[in-house]
Amino acid sequence: MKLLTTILSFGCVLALAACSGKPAGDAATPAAAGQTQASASQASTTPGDFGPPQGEPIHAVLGVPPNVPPPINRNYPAKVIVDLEVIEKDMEISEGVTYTYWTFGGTTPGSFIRVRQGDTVEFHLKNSPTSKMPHNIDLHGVTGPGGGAASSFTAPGHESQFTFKALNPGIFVYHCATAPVGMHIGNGMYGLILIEPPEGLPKVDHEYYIMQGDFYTTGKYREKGHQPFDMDKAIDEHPTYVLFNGHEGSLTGDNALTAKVGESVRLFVGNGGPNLVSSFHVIGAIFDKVYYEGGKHAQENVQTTLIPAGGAMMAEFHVRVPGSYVLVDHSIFRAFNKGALGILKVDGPENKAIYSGKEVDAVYLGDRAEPNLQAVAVAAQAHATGTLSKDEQIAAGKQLFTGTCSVCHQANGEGLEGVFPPLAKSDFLAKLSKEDLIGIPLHGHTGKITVNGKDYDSVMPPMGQLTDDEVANILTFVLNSWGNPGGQISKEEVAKVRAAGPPAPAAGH
Ligand code: HEC
Ligand SMILES: [Cu+2]
Repeated sequence: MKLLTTILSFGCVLALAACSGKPAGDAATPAAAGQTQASASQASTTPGDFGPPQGEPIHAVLGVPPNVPPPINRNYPAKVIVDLEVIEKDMEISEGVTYTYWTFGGTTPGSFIRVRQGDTVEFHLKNSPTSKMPHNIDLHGVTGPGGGAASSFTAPGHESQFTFKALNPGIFVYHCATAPVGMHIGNGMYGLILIEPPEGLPKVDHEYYIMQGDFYTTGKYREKGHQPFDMDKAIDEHPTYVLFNGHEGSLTGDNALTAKVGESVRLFVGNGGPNLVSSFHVIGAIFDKVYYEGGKHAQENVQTTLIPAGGAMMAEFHVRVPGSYVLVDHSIFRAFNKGALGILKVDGPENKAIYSGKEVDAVYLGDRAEPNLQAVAVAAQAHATGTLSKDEQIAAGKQLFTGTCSVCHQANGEGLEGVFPPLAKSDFLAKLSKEDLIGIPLHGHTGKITVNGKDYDSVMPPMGQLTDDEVANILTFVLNSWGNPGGQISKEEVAKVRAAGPPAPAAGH
């Protein structure tokens, strides 16, 4: 489309000059022959072309997510050199879970590139000698076939170079486009390039860089150890993880984004896909402006905005009240069960006239409100080496309990009278066999029971999403807390109960 516009405007110039009725394809030939002449007339007629680059070439400063390079502050078109290296490396996708990422610049998402409309960008793509795969780059901000892909195909240990003029301002996705394309994107090969309008963007206090991506691993969500890419799940569009900035926890705990009350924030949010569309929302904030689809127009007062796979947007808002604002994909199971969650932590004085000020963290976030799940990872690692101690299990189980069980049974295990039975000093629990106890989180529980002299007749849903070691750790924590009888449950014992399947229905006990 953009290419077509460019060709048509060429044709138009020639029509004025020579009244040529030739098709646009032919018209480009004389223009190419008379180089200097052509570039002068091209400069005046191709929108976004402000003429040849001026001054010394500039080496682009790249942003490491969630950081954005500083504003351009330049009033002339320049030649900008971008150096980007593809690196394949193992990183944690979740605590205790590793994944082999393919990256632009060593991070997923890749380095943030920032140039000015009209700049001539000389792009150098290196592929590390340690890589196993060839890679290339398709920048959606490039006018030209493949967005640079064909010119940048690069074998391990090689470098490619191509040049483009940044004609259209906006926030654009870039990604690898080497076959199998879905796998290269699925392994984390995407990032953003901002092409600033000549006058720059309005000044704000904070700019942050976020990209959503869906990941497909052979193991389940949070299943520990190294997890390979699962092509079948990817083709079926059944992600194991949906993440901001490539890793669970990359925007929570110590990694949370920050701002102060009264400040303005601009988010550049892209969606690498490869498959899912994002319903991007910040819990507790309303965007003053959303430059939807990364384009020129802004919608105002937006709650949730759609970001297509391979698309991006820019959102601006003010933070007026302190607390934790939760960034989610509002396809909400992705946020709470697949990892698509980040936090913007706002410090400063309360403003009770705007909001009364009660924190909602724990209610919304469960174990994600914890700074991190390190105890869980330690337990998982110890499990793998066969050295797991009871104390490590209890520590891991405590954090998992917060996220999974405490919504109903409460953090102190006391439950809610008449609704959720207590786990603290529960006489019912104390009498259960190991198998029956393990069966409760695995299969849920229904029917009339009496706990500590009170009757309950309700439904506890099965928690089949928990892995064997998670169930083992939670139950070991419960058994050793709040005056319960103690004991230890291993993941092997949980695996056995899981394999046996749920108890026969309508057994009528
Ligand atoms: C959605 C609410 C909910 C969640 C979450 C939940 N439970 Fe329950 N749980 C219940 C209800 C309701 C009952 C009683 C069911 C009945 O009446 O048969 C129950 C019963 C139990 C019991 C037996 C009764 C007792 O008090 O000793 C145990 C043990 C138990 N839950 C453990 C857990 C554990 C461990 C988790 C986390 C993995 C968990 N529950 C998560 C609602 C929940
Ligand atoms: Cu690639």
